[in-house]
Formats: sequence, C-alpha cells, structure tokens
Amino acid sequence: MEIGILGLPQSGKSTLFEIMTGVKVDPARQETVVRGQASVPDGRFDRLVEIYRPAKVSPAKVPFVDVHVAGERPWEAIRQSLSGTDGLLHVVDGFSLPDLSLALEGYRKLADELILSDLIIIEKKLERVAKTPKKSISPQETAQNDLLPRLKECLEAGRPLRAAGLTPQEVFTLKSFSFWTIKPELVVVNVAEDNLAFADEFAAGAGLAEPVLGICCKIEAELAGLTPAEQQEFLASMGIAEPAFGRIIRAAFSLLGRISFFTVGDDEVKAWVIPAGTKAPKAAGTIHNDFERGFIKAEVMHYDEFIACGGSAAEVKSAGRLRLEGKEYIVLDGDIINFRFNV
Ligand SMILES: Nc1nc2c(ncn2[C@@H]2O[C@H](COP(=O)(O)OP(=O)(O)OP(=O)(O)O)[C@@H](O)[C@H]2O)c(=O)[nH]1
Ligand SMILES: [Mg+2]
Repeated sequence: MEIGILGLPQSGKSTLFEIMTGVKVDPARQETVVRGQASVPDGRFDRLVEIYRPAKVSPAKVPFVDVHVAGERPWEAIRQSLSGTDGLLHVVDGFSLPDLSLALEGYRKLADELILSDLIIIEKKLERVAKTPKKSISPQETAQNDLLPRLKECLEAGRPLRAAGLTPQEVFTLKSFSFWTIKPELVVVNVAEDNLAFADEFAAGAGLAEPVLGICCKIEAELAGLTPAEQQEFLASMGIAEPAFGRIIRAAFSLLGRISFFTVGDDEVKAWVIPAGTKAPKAAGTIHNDFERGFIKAEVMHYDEFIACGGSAAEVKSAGRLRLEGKEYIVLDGDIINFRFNV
C-alpha cells in the first residue's frame, strides 16, 4: 500500500510530502522518488492512548512517495518504480495564479500526460499481441488482452481508466501493466494564504469525478515548526479549525479502502491497517503469521461500545458485551481486538 504524489513541476508536491511525513526532500539532490510515512490522525486512537497511557504508541500509517520527474517521457521512465502504488495524490498549483481555468488547464495537462503514457503501453502491447500466434498466449494473458481494446477506446476519448467501469476482478487482471490512470486519485489544490476559498471554487467549477481537497502548503509548512499551543493560536488567527494535512491523509487512507482496528494494553496501543472487508484470521495475520495460522477466536469490542462503557474493558465484559468472533467475522473499522491463537 502506497500513494504516489504527482503534480506539475513546482506545484508544491515536496512541500506537501514533507508536511505529511516529516521527511525532508532536498531539492538539490533531485532524487526521482522519495518515500515516507504519514500518521493517520484519529480522535479515537488519541482517546485510547489517554485511557491506557501505554509505553508505546503506534498510530495507523499511510506510506507516501514524492515524485520528481524530469526529461523525455518521464512517466514511462518512473512507472516501474511506482508500480507498488495503489493510489495517486495529484497536486494542483492554485497559489501562483489563482484562476479557475488556468488551474484546471494545469490539472488536465498532467492528467493527459498520464492518459497518453497508458495509451502508449496499450498500443505497444496490442502490436505484440498481433504478432504472436494465438496458441502461444496463456489464458491469463488472453483475459488481459481481451480488455485492451475497451481500455484503448476509453483513453482515446481522453478519459482515465478509473472511469472505464472496470470490475475489481478486471482491475486485478490488469495489475501487471501498472497503469497510471487506473489508480484511484485524490486531487489536492495548493492555495495561496490569502485565497483559502479557491480550493472550493476549483472543486465546484472543475466538475471532476475525483475527490478534491484544498490546503495552503505555505501556512502548514510554517505550522509544522511551532509547538501545539502556538499551532492552535496560529490556526485560530487564520480562522482555520484544523490543519488540512490531516484531512488529506485521512482522505488518502479511505481512498485506498483501508480501515483500522486497534490492539490495546499498557505496553502498546496500536492501530492496524487492513483493507475493508478483511476477515478476522487475515486481520490477525497483519500482527503475526502465527496469529493467522493458529487462529482460534477474536475477542472483539467496538470502540464506541468501549467508550459507552466508560472506557473500561472490564465493564464491557461484565455487561456481557465482549464478543467472541470466529473465522468468518469481518473486522470493522474501530474494532478493539484481542486474538486468541494456538500454534
Ligand atoms: N506562495 C506559495 N508558495 C508555495 C506554496 N507551496 C509551495 N510553494 C513554493 O513553491 C516552490 C516549489 O515547491 P515544491 O514543494 O518544491 O514543489 P514541487 O512540486 O515538489 O517541485 P518539483 O519537485 O521541482 O516539481 C517552493 O519554492 C515552495 O516554497 C504555497 O502554498 N504558496
Ligand atoms: Mg519536488
């Protein structure tokens, strides 16, 4: 699981990456990709930490990759190094010239480059397929190839593959191509400090199918250097309730269809990241392989129930509300779990 940060040159990608992950990108080094992890802000997690006061605190994380592109056909050159990304965060410059049609043009410029880059892959593949005898193509490859003409049509109409109405199974079949535009995308408009409303203007005017969020990277980069108390004061003076970067991390997290469950104790409170719809044994496996292999039961209480019982696990238990779930249980966002296993 990883999210690639893309955008036109100088749109604020590295600034945003640094705000979210705390990893500094030295512009002089000009690395193509830099990786870092962002903690997902979650009020429930903070509350659990307050209650348990554990020795170790491990919030949910989202890995981000900052991409710096240069040269001819850059998107094709870096496709492989970003093949592991499950989603894209597209940064739009809304600060240097806050004008709706210019910002939209900027968005489309990169979107079109990515569409073209995917189209080149498909055309090359179709050429190769035409030259290969049918008998020597595997059934798995045939399943891929059958989809290509439809994808080509979509891209030629200027639309990203995520708009092609593919089923999850079809998306999975196409995984080895690492198409850019098949990945879910979150659009982030980087606005000027005196024009915070521009992101909403862009969202309303652009009419994109992709979710749009706004941030002023300049303000939030300044915030990062302050103490929490100073941050509150600074935000209040700007009329902002909460820093935007937290919302962006949360949006990226749900863009990937991830949820978190918690394990709690005096030693550690930890948020574990799993895809929505994961069954209990697989969820246990994110903690340790043995937990999955020797899975017996999951002792589950939902966060809301825990809080309703005064934040006391003993209270949940004596009220008969601690659930014992088996192998078919689908873990929910906010479940607090203790796995029973035997290996
Ligand atoms: N005024 C203003 N300047 C910004 C803002 N965000 C970024 N910048 C400036 O824009 C320049 C580019 O920022 P970066 O974060 O390096 O942009 P980038 O997209 O990573 O650039 P490349 O990797 O070179 O494509 C820097 O000088 C930033 O200080 C903003 O919100 N407002
Ligand atoms: Mg950069």
